[in-house]
Amino acid sequence: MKLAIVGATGLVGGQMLKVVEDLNFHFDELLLVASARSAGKQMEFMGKSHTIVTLEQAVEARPDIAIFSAGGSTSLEWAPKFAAVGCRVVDNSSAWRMDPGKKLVVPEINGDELTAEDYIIANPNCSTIQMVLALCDLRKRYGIKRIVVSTYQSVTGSGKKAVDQMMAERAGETPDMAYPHKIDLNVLPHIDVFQENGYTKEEMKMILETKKIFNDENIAVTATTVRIPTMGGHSESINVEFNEDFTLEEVREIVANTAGVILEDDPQNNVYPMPLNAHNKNEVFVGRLRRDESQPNTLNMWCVADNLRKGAATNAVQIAQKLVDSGIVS
Ligand code: 2RA
Repeated sequence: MKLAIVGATGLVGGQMLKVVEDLNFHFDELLLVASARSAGKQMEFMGKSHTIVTLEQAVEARPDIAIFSAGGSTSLEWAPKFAAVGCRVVDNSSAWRMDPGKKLVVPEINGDELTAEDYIIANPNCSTIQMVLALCDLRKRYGIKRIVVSTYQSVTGSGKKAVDQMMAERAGETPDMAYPHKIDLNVLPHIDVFQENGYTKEEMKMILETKKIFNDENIAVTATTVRIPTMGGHSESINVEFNEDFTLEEVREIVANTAGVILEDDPQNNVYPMPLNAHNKNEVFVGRLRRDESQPNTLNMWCVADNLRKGAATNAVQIAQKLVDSGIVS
């Protein structure tokens, strides 16, 4: 199995490599792919030195699976070229997510829908992945009518320049600005670009991707996405209205048994999910489970995950693993 990591030198690319190692994802040959600027340089991985190759060289090498985290325009141009040589592309950008001909996959939810016809597979947006995973088994049991979500997102979601901005501000230096405003000691109700309807693109991703992953156009979703000066992961306040009533006891049991989710809900002992604890973990953490007493059949929850892990690298590597386990790639 020949595996290519496209965008290997980026923040998410680095996490992809850690996750490949962490999850023991088997490969026989590894291609580390980056821009022409990095090509030719050496990169260490699992005790071996690898020469970084260009996209052209990677296509010529005909990998079996390529995990892309190189931005939307690179994906739009190059994913089809990889697919044309028989490679399965798992793409972390937003380029293919809403393409009706491409699957948007969270393996625990719809990984079984992958078939031999799928050559370009989209990895959902980080803030969407953790929310749908937290809700998927509750949805099976009670049905979902409406979701109201507000996010508190890590600066790592905007890449290295944003992390550098925050750190420079903390050190009292003049940063190269990734955001339109200071981020340290601040909160920006603004992630990605504003759309004509007043929502940001990040908010619309949460709305549209949730419907696509759950294959349900009738779920009502509204989102407010917010950047905060933290690094370990994204946090979300989720208010979900079910079709049926529930007991908190059963909700706890369902969440605790949801694959990839860990219940951390003991407020009396100050136990609840936090980005500091979710950092570098592959799971989604859920807590603060309580009834919304203002209307029937409605639950409040707090959900945290490392956006570079389950929100990006972990989910992508799990999709690749699913392709292997299902025999689509051998
Ligand atoms: C963010 N959703 O956190 C983005 C990253 N894909 O900005």
